[in-house]
Formats: sequence, structure tokens, C-alpha cells
Amino acid sequence: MNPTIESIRALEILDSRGHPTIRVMVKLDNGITASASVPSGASTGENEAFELRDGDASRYGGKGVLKAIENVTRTIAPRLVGMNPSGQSEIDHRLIELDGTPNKRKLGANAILGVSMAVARAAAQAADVPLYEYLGGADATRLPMPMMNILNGGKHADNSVDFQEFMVVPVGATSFAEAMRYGAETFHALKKILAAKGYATAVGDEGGFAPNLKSNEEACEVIVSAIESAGHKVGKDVAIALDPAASSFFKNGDYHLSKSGQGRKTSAQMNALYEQWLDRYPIVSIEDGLAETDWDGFRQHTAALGGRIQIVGDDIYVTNTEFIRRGIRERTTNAVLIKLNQIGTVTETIAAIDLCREAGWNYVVSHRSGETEDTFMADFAVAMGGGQIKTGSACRSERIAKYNRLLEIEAELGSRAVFTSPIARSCHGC
Ligand code: 2PG
Ligand code: MG
Repeated sequence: MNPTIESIRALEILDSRGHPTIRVMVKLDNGITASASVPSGASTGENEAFELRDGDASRYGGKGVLKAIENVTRTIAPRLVGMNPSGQSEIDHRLIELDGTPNKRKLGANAILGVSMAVARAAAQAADVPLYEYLGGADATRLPMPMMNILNGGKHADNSVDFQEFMVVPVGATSFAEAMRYGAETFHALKKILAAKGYATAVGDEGGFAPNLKSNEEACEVIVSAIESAGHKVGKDVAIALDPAASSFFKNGDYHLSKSGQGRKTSAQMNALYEQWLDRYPIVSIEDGLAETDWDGFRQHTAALGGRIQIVGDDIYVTNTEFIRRGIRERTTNAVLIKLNQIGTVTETIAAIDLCREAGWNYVVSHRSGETEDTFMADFAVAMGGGQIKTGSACRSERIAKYNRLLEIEAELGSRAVFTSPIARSCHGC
């Protein structure tokens, strides 16, 4: 007999930045319990699903999530108790219906996603299969290429770097475990290089270093040196991916590189800058190189560079099928960043991925800058089989927890594990 949901509870916990977030616990009538914790972004897209915060300045500076918790226990739980947890789509649609707003403003996407993920976990346990297999089927054997954010700037660090994320991508690795080693070795080499140059080696929100560099370019230069000094071939073994998160420095139609003092640029000048960078550095992927409202700029960016590298849309799509559909129609990018909490349910996130698959686009499953020790997204990345994940540096346990879970999955799959890069190596230095 199929188990049913017996109870749903929620707890206010803290995320990696020390801000409150929500953990949801689901209990089935056969005694199985499962929980899931919800992450939170800093450079959020305007059209993301709504994160419900209490706004009570006397608690956590207004960031408490007691209202979201009450929505789980008082509104959601009574409507889900008695349901079969393996009906993920039915449960998620009931959550969407219960909320009734286009962006989950009433109940909060944080409340809804916590329930959606915890239900999936409980159902996987009830089926006695790992979460990646439950969500992806028996063919879910592909481990993702990690994009490891080893140098942080933008809204994720108090430093002089405008671009938010400088990531290393171990494109030459032949297994996930080897990719981790390449990435971690490069991270440690970078620490030495920064220290030798007299820069700080404290880390930002995603575990990458956050030095006060002289320019944005210097970030690529020190990373190239780190790849070499770790004994890896630049571009062939380890390449670079960027997430400038350009919406965060876009004001009144222009891009303001004010943290580094590199001035104001138009959309066309940003595109020219990226083109120069591609000639100078082993870059294989650029995410949010332009702002979420700059659809024209993005189209030009993709027309100019999309044949050479992966162009990923994050804030512009917010994991929402409506925006992704437009992007596919207008060739705005050639890949999509996927974040469960941008849209708010497991089912809608899978629908976003299905659109990418239909269009033959790449997709990258991503963490948020505010994370917890929850590893749902690691299993989810394997389940979805897109072959890419972005979940921070080789530092900070909320990031490492995801990587460690992937190492565990690779070992568990043994000879069935597949590791192939969906992005080309950079010809830089070939
Ligand atoms: C991003 C994310 C994750 P945040 O912009 O891609 O790295 O940052 O969670 O702050 O939106
Ligand atoms: Mg981004």
C-alpha cells in the first residue's frame, strides 16, 4: 500500500550568512521522515518567486520567516495530509493553487519550496531509492561538471571587484572526483598567489577569495597563474567561467564598474569588453554578462559570442518557463541557470529544464549565495542529467556539502557513473 503524508512541520533555521530560512519536515504514515532547507539569494532577479519575510524589525532585522512557517503548518499541511507523497506534480500543483498568485506572494516561495523538496525526499525514501534516482529514473547516472567560484566580487564581497563570480571549470577532468581535485588544487594555488601579492585571502559568501584587486581583469590573471601553478593546463584542464551578475551594476541604461573604478559602459561596450577577454583568457561560459532587462544587449552578446562559448541566462529567466520560452524564440542566450527557489516548486523547475532540453540548450543547476547544508540540488543535478552544476568554491561547508554528496553519488554509481563535459575546452593555449 502507498504511504501517505501524516504531518508537515517547519522550523526557522539560519542560512550560511546567518539570516533566517525555513526547514520543512515531512512525516509519512509508515514512519518515514524527511526534511529540506531552503536557500536564499543576494543578487536576485526582479521576477523571482517571492521570498516571504516577516518584516518585523525587532527580529533578525525583519528577515524572520515565522509567517512562512505558519503558512506551512496552518495552510499547507492540512491540505496535503493524506496525500500520496509520490504524486509530486499533483502536490506541487496543489501548492500553486493554494497560493493562487503568479509569484507565490501569498504563502511565500520559501514555504512552498521547502514542502515540495521535503515531499520528494520522503517519497524517495519510501521508494527506497536515492533521491537522484527517484527524480531522474534509472538512467540518472551523469555527474555534473562543477563551476567552482574561487574569486568573489559584486554583491557577494566587500572588495574592489565588480563582477560577482570568477569560476574555474575543470573541463579536462575525466571524473567528478578528478574535477574536484583540479578545482581544489587551483583554489589552494590561488591562495598562495594572492598572499604573495600582498592581497587578503579571506573569503566571500560562496567561499571564493575576495581580494581588493586593481581591476576586474586582474581576477582572470591571478586565476590563470593559479591554474598553471597547480600544474594544470590553462584552458585544456581547467578553464574559466564568469558570472558578472550585471543587473547588480546596471543603472539608467548603463553598466557602472564603480567598485573597481573602471567607469561606465554601454551595453555595446560591455560586449566589446567580453570579446577582448575571450581573446585573452580561457573563458568557456559567461552568465548574466548583461542586465536582466537588457534583452537586446543579450541578443547581440549571444550573436557575437554564442558560437564560441556558453552564454547563460540567470536573472533574465529566473527559472521561469515564460521567460525561457521568449529567450529561446529570440536567441537571447544559449543556456539557462536553474535555481529551485527562483520558481518555487520541484515540478516547475523540471518544466524549465524540459524547455531547455527541447531547444537543445545547456542548463546549469545552481545554488544560491545564502545556502544551508542541504544537498538536494546535488541529487537534483544528477537526476536532471544536464551535466553542469555551480555550487561555490572549494571552501565553506554549505558549498562542500553539495560536492561531497556528488562524490558519494559517483562512488555509489561505480562503473555506471558518466562524466562528460557539455562545454568545450577553451582553445586558449592549445
Ligand atoms: C547567482 C547566484 C548564485 P545569488 O547570481 O548566480 O551564485 O547568486 O544567489 O546571490 O543570486
Ligand atoms: Mg547568476
